[in-house]
Amino acid sequence: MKETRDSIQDIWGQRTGYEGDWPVRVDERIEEEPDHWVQSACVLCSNGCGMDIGVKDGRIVGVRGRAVDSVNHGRLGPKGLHGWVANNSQDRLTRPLIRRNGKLEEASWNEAMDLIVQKSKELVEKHTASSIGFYTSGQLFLEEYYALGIVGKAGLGTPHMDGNTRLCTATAAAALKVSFGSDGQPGSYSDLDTTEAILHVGHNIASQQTVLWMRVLDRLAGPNPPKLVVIDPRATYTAEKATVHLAPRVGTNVPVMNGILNLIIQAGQINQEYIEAHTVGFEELKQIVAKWTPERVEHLSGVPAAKLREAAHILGTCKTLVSTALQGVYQSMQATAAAVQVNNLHLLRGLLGHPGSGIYQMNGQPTAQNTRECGADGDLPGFRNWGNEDHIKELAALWNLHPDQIPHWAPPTHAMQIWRYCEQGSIKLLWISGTNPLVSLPDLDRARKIPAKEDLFVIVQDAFPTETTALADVVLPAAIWGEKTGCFTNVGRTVHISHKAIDPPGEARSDFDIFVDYSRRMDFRDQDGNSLLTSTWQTTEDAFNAWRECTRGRPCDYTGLSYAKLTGGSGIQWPCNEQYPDGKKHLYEDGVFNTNIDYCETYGHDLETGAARNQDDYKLIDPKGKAFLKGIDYEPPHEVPDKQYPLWLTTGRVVFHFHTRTKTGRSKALQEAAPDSYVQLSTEDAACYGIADGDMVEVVSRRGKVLEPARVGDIEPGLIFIPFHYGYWDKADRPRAVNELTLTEWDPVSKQPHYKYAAVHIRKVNA
Ligand SMILES: Nc1nc2c(c(=O)[nH]1)N[C@H]1C(S)=C(S)[C@@H](COP(=O)(O)OP(=O)(O)OC[C@H]3O[C@@H](n4cnc5c(=O)[nH]c(N)nc54)[C@H](O)[C@@H]3O)O[C@H]1N2
Ligand SMILES: Nc1nc2c(c(=O)[nH]1)N[C@H]1C(S)=C(S)[C@@H](COP(=O)(O)OP(=O)(O)OC[C@H]3O[C@@H](n4cnc5c(=O)[nH]c(N)nc54)[C@H](O)[C@@H]3O)O[C@H]1N2
Ligand code: SF4
Ligand SMILES: [Mo]
Repeated sequence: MKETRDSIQDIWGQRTGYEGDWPVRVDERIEEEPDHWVQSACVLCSNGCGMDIGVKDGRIVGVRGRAVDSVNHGRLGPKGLHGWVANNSQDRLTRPLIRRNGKLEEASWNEAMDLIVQKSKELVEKHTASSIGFYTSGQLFLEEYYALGIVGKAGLGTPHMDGNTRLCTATAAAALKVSFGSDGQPGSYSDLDTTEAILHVGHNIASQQTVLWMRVLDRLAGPNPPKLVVIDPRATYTAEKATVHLAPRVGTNVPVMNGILNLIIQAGQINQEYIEAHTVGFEELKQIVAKWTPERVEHLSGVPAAKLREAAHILGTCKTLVSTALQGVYQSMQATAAAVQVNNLHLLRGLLGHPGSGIYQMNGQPTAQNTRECGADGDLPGFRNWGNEDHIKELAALWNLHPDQIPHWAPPTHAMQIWRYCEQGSIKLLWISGTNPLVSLPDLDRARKIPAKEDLFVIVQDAFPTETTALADVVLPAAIWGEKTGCFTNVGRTVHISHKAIDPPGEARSDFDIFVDYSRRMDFRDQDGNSLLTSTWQTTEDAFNAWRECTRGRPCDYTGLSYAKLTGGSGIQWPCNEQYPDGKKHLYEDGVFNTNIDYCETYGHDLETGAARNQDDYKLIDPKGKAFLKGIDYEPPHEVPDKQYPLWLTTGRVVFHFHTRTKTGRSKALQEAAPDSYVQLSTEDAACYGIADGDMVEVVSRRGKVLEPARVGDIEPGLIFIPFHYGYWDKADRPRAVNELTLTEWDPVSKQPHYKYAAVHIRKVNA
């Protein structure tokens, strides 16, 4: 064993203080000396750190950061350094399984695929393709999503396709579309190297993007450190380093952000010239936020007026600013509306499109960007607009189909609605890939009943036995990262290639091969009778090249990229084309946004009701390349504490685990570092309920009950926190998955579920 640091004890490693050029530091952890290294990038969060996979005798034996990579300059965090051991785990799925007489039994690929094809054909015949739904991931590769997108949209023609990205960063996409007309982050990580100020809203970056946080820490340790504003109800690792930490009540992001915007407008710290030249909607926004005086914000959110003023002063006077928002915004009340206020801050001050300033409507999952780009989340490939007939025609031409074959008569079905259709019975086959909904969906008691229904045929494609595979009718064993070649794009538009390093175990196959095989067996054809995918797609590289054509002229232009170009050096940012052969650091440098009626990805929604607008509605407001400034007033959360359920529950993550722990739970080091779930509560509440550290606490909501050991401190009174990582596959001896408690409610615009609040009561129970 050789490691450059013990990343469990020392999460972020040594400081390399700087301003300007982030120094290189190569982090490495190997269990044996590899015989060779294979280029890849980490798939355990959206940061997408460049890494090499060390291989010996056909096994992964370690990883090291890639010094040349613009994302991480060689660094890796604890998940990146340890998570790969899951590939070698003894309990991988290695053969397809079919449920027979109630039991999952091993079967051949032929048997499993024949059964799926037979079911699909029967259903299409009897009930149309609308009886088939797909629920995919933010963790497959670009080529796999594009294949899936074509299978669903062009082959079957079902509108029911979405990803777990709906639970994750649907709001990121929605907020970017609302303000700028399309998805795509305006800035670059290199903005952090010089920026004067940083804002993190509902984003515990220190724990959830450890390597990006190393960059922030190194700036804080260098000359001219940036000022840091953190908005989070908990005293997180991130908040510890803040110049100003605002700890609002959950669900009050809109009042807090409105209050900040109001102070900045009042102080005349806005950039009038920029606003006039490049935005629409300023007067309406100004009127809405004008009502949010610091005192009113304090009353509603609990953030002291003086602290709000301090934060607004930093954000109103800095000459450069990098902001990030994540789940504390996206999974909380008024998600899209609050996220848009972060965009507004930058627009009002003209702080985007140049070095040092950028907005990250953050992603969480490693490949969520590609789910969105390829349309596997229900959007259309290449950020095309389902309401724009010309965009549909472009796709139809690419796939050689009649435009009517591509479902676009209504907005694509979002995941929460797909689950509802399954519940109600109109979707009769659900194909789940790369996600574990029976831990990650809200209201698990309800969620568990859906796959158990007799009239729903469930396919689950995963690498490990999970809570979800346990309820499937067919389980397909998937090859994962390290075992297949493909590309993926991090939150900063940086595209990486991940080369195959080892063979998958047993008969496991890549998701790409599975989707292409399905297409072949279903005999999907274009309008000239050629088979849809298989006539041209032999390898993922063929799929990548087809994808490049699909992006031509769109914001996410990949036409300048190739497997060869992505191999050997750093990841490369899109757009990458003839004009920008090495990619482009900043979007919107000229203040021209993607809002033009012919180009925009969406005709938008009403921020309050979520009602979709059509092309005719948009004609009246087409800002022709200007950005939208949109304001909204406060609305209270859908469930609030009362006499019976007097506490707020919020949920989230810990540094050592990824999601439902199918990978990190199989690393001894990570699992030992965070072996079990817990409930975090304030010292005040602990005293009031007579609870001490380690006591077992029963937490009850209107939907369910869990038992969790207590952890006291670092949280606002009245609020408790439970991480969502802990399901039951590793034989938990008690109900502990926090989604037993959460509610089925979602944001009207992004349709992202509200995991960040629920009303609960608690009591201490004797062990
Ligand atoms: N270690 C680790 N890293 C990960 C992941 C992981 O599972 N583990 N998952 C990846 C993925 S997919 C994602 S989406 C990201 C998520 O990354 P984050 O969004 O940083 O993670 P969370 O812990 O879900 O939520 C962030 C914070 O929101 C705060 N919060 C709750 N309610 C509110 C509110 O109303 N307002 C505000 N302002 N804050 C609130 C919580 O206290 C919490 O600290 O992490 C990615 N990185
Ligand atoms: N209460 C609460 N609930 C939440 C959240 C929260 O903050 N609070 N966060 C939400 C968010 S942001 C997210 S992203 C979701 C995450 O929720 P999930 O997506 O359900 O979580 P994962 O454990 O990442 O599940 C991914 C699955 O894909 C498998 N897998 C990995 N690689 C591959 C591959 O290449 N192919 C295939 N076929 N399978 C693969 C893994 O083994 C794993 O079982 O949870 C959501 N749920
Ligand atoms: S920050 Fe994210 S991508 Fe980078 S090593 Fe950690 S988990 Fe992997
Ligand atoms: Mo996520």
